[in-house]
Amino acid sequence: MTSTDRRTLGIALVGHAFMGRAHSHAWRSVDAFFDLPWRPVPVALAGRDAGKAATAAGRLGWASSVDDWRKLLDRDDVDLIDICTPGDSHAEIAIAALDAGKHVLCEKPMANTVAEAEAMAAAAEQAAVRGVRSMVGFSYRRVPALALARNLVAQGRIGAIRHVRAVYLQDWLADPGAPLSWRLDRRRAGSGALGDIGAHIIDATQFVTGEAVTGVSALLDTFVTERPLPDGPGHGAVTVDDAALFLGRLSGGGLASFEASRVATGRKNALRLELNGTHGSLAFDLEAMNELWFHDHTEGPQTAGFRRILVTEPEHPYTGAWWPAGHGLGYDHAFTNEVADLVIAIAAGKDPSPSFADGLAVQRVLDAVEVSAADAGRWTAIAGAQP
Ligand code: SOE
Repeated sequence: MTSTDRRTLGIALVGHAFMGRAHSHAWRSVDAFFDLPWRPVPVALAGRDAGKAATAAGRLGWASSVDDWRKLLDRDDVDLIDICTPGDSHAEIAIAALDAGKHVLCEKPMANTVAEAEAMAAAAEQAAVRGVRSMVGFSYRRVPALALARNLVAQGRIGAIRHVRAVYLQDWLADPGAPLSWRLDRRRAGSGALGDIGAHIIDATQFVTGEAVTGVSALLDTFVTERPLPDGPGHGAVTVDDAALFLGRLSGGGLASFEASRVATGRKNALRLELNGTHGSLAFDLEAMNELWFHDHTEGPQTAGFRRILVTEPEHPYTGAWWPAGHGLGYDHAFTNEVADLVIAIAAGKDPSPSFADGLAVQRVLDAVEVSAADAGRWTAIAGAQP
């Protein structure tokens, strides 16, 4: 299909830091690698500082820039608003965008509170009736090895899930001299390691198992309580957790453990998931993201054992759009795979996933973790999760 044959989908981005750059890269490259029914066009970038927004738009490939996201709402050339701001503005932007008839992609965690997430999920449900779609950016669902893990679980290859061990470890805050930023401010980020990276392992667990986390018992800790101010002398208070550790129960009856830390020295982006089922096990590590380890327990003991699947074959999820077998994908490809799925769903008139309802489900777990940790790890059920 040539570009002129296809309907276009005007994309606007709000925010241009880490996630804004990742999403820009995805929107710029997606049409070159996937056969999309509609052609996404990066039309505008919004950022509060007009000068910085204009510079970012030029560098990241956006045709124009504005200094206020509200200016995107009545633009006819904008069909979708992609929210890459800190969590404290997600609800306001997403609800306004959906009300204005714009499809929405919103970064995770979807909101800073359950109340905000509920309002967003309700707005998304109403918008869907009008054909306006929404998706939350749990990008790791689009890592081929994790998507394959979900398929194998759904096919029953590891049987009923007994255990999930989910960790997400980073070390960029191990140095007490690392400066304060919005990610360390509860008002902006909602929580710390918990919402930033713990949200990913909660979603990955629910996605891969197809089950819900129904209750938790949790600990949270902040090891470095003051950090240097970024712009000038002195220190300021850290108001979020450095690490979260919690036990969970799954709706299928299995046991789960979760650990999220940004002070785990030596671990850079180690999202690890191990599942043990009645017929076998799966293991994944984002630091070796093209591999999935599979143990088939139905095999005889002479040959059974963990084997490495190099998830780069054209038959694997997403990989056929990219490079020849064995050449591998990276962190950024998950975002491109994500926006490809979003465009395909919008063009097909279908609700993409993860939905805002999925984002709300994760938010409820995050909230239960905080409630439990504030009460010495008391067992806390997740409202609405199937027991
Ligand atoms: C984005 O998906 C994200 O969660 C970031 O917000 C985290 O900070 C990053 O380290 C992992 O990816």
